[in-house]
Amino acid sequence: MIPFSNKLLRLATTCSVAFILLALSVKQEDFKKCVDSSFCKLHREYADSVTGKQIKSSPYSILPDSTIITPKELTATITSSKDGSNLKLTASFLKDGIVRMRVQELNPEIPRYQGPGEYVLVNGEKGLISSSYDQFKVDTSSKDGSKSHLVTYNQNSKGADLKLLLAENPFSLTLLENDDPIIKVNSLGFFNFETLKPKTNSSEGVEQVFEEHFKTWTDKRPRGPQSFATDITFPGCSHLYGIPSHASPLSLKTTRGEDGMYSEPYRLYNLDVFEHLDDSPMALYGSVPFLLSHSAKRTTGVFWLSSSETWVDITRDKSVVPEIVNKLVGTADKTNMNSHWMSESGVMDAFLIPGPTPKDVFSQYASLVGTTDLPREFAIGYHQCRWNYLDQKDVVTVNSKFEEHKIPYDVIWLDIEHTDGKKYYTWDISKYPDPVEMQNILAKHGRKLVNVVDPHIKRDNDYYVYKDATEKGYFIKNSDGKDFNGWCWPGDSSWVDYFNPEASKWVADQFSLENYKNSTTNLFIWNDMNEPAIFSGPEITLNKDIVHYGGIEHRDVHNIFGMLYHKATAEGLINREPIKKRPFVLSRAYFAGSQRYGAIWTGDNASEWSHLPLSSSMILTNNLVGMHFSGADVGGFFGNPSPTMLTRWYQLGIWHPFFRAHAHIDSKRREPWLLGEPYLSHIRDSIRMRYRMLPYWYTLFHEASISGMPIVRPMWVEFPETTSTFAVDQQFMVGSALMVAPITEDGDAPYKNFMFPEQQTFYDLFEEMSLVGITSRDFPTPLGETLVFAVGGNIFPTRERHRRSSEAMKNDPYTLNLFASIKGKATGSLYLDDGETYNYKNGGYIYRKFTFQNATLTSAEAERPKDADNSMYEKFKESVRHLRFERIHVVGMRNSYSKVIITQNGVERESEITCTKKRKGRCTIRDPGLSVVDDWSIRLSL
Ligand SMILES: *[C@@H]1O[C@H](CO)[C@@H](O)[C@H](O)[C@H]1NC(C)=O
Ligand SMILES: *[C@@H]1O[C@H](CO)[C@@H](O)[C@H](O)[C@H]1NC(C)=O
Ligand SMILES: *[C@@H]1O[C@H](CO)[C@@H](O)[C@H](O)[C@H]1NC(C)=O
Ligand SMILES: CC(=O)N[C@H]1CO[C@H](CO)[C@@H](O)[C@@H]1O
Repeated sequence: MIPFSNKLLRLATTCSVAFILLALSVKQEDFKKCVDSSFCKLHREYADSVTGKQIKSSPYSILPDSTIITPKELTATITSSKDGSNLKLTASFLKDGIVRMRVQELNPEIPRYQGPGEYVLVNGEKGLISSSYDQFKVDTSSKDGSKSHLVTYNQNSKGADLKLLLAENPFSLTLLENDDPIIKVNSLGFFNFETLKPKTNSSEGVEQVFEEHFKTWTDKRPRGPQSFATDITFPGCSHLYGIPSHASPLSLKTTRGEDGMYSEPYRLYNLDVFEHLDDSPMALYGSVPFLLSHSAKRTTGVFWLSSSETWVDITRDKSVVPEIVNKLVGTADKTNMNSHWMSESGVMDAFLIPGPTPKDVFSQYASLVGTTDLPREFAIGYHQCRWNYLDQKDVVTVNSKFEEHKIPYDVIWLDIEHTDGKKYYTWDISKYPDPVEMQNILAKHGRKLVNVVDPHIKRDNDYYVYKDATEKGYFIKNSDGKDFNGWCWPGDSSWVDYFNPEASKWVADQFSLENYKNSTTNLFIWNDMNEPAIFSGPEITLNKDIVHYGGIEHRDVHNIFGMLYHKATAEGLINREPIKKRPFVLSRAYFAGSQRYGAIWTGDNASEWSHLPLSSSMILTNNLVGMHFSGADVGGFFGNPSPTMLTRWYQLGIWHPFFRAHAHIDSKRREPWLLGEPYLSHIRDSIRMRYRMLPYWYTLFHEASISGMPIVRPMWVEFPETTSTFAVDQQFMVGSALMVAPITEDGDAPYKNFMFPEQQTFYDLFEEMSLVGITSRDFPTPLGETLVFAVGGNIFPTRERHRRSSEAMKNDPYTLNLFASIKGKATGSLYLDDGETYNYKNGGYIYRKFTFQNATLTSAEAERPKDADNSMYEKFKESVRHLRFERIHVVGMRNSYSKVIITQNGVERESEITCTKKRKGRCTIRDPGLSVVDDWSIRLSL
């Protein structure tokens, strides 16, 4: 939600949306531009001052004879001829070829914050694994009086040598694959480091600027300036991706004003920015400082581990031929993309991620920050939300309307108005007289409730949560030792200091069934406003000079604050039952690592056509950086979508990993049945499509939790050598099997240039039509239709019976959908477990692999981890033995078959197959009598 002032809020509830948007657009000046931030301005100007000069002019070099190289790490002292400062450089060689580069003062006069590794890295700082490479070697050479050290430290998945080159004077670091440079640090000379110095009296020499001002706010910066920056270049590539969250296209635009692109750097600083922008590098609610580069040759990345405010400029080498020429003559490889990273505080800490394939990059990144935790099964169903469902009767009525209209859904949500005066963990009993009964009614239909619980705590001595936290001293404090008081939804509020482990545990405990009165195990949580949003604070957030528990300045950790709240909430839900259950918590703020705690969404968007395509590019970007479980408000948060727009938004939302409709308090009610026909039927069809696909989605979530592979994927992830896919973000992949292009425009113009990017067969999921790539085509787009193609070579599971919720589908049989490749082959998988506990971690799951070749389909259990508990596996297997395949569709064969031979336990039997006469190559095997848990094969016979 957006932070209006109370007055504005009251006006907004009575005035038109046009007024709200007008009021909002004024607010853009509430947020800093690069020139308003002294360190961003400093480093940009520094970059400008050295651009065009020889890199030799850089004042930073390696102190002679300071370099020490071991198979674990390289260390050296960087010295500056500008101010004589000495910096310590460490480059550690980690597993899978990752290099971690850290820079900070050699002999600090004042210690720096050492970085958020303990919160962000999946196993903390101690969990990082060093590389072990037995052909490790170092070549030191000297040229023009400058030494360089070439360290061969590993090999990549294609067998190429990975090398790190340290040039001493000027200092630069280059990662190479054989002899090709793939990532370069300080090759442009933008490296610039402000060392921490004690405050001196101005009369004693250099003038130090400590305080910083923005509008009416003062940041005291008691430790003074301490920022740092460097350029990181990706040679031979023309596209960069990642560094969310921004309302911008998938392929990052350059930021220094070239070619009509952005003129501000991408900003990473978690903020409640409510200007309804649809194309901007402005900061938003989440930050993931992970940048990916891709070319037809390789994929690489840089993970910049800083939780302080960070700005990133993106430029393309000026000498380079424009994109259009690249496309024509295929010289994309000659381009260089540059990034310029500027952070306010902490340690310079960059992980260079070598790839070389997209898959390698995702798993290397996941080895650092972890993968998406497997969600509860219901959480990938449809979520119905608005600000607000008015009362208990409203909730029950909406629930029964879904029944009446036979639309499946899993979760209904309550926004802030469900509380007693915005005091979280309480209920407004006048509106929700029996919350437990309400949750039980939903439970009876296999459905859940989600309540919003925000981090601001109302300062009210009659509020037990406030009293308890005050007495225990858990709130964030001002410099005078008093509890910080800021303004948010309830008025005067305080915020718990999650950096205090005891306080963080206390937050988790508030979600116990005992503490959270009238909550049941059927209740789940939504964390909003956790950037944190503070209406009375600078840029609507917390002052940077606030000091947290343990002496940590907020400046150092701003971007992980929301994640710590998300984590505490998730832990609270996990621990509220004797048998631990997977939590479901949606968060607005996020950072690298948040995927371990739950879902996120793109924030408060508007019911405008431009926000539909934007949501796909933002969600694809999130998926590239490991934030797989993300979605956008279906229908748009502000305003009133037309029935056509809302229909299109559902058709889009079903293909995003998190699927929730949401609306502002002033938006007209827009539950699907209110639209009438034909919209109601189209929306019902879309939501049903989501439910048919749940087994495939759940399998993708499982695979993402193992490998870090995105769930929804930009086209280039699946077709990495097809340059024409690199900037595409409106046509995308759901796993490897489905290629979709939702319609995001009004009117009935045909969809242009749907691409079939490979020499492969592609099958229209709705029409009995297939096409062979490489080609692209225009398609008509009547309102009921979206473009969904299965890619030849894939097998995916569905459940075809219409039910009211995912829980109601638990005992339904499966259908297998097999789409043969151009060579007549296909592969796929099906994952299932109990959908709610952690038994799967001990082997309580089924993971089938399907392969089809030579007209024979086989089902086999995937290899299981060696330490898996067999008894847990056997127990789960028996519990799902009754689940069978009721249908197997085989599409794309050249022949018409007359029967199939089924082999199971060494016994062969015959069964039927029917192939459509109309279109050769679409055959169906009905009820072959096979369970999901058994090994079997089916041979098609003429
Ligand atoms: C700065 O000046 C004040 C008063 O003039 C003096 O007390 C203080 O010690 C000085 N600080 C330093 C770091 O020299
Ligand atoms: C819990 O619900 C009951 C009604 O079932 C109500 O009387 C009671 O006040 C509620 N308690 C709290 C703390 O909300
Ligand atoms: C494919 O099937 C044919 C006939 O059933 C057999 O001769 C051939 O060896 C099989 N090829 C493979 C690779 O299994
Ligand atoms: C997905 C999407 O459209 N997100 C936008 C929603 O609106 C907010 C502002 O209201 C934008 O910042 C988001 O980018």
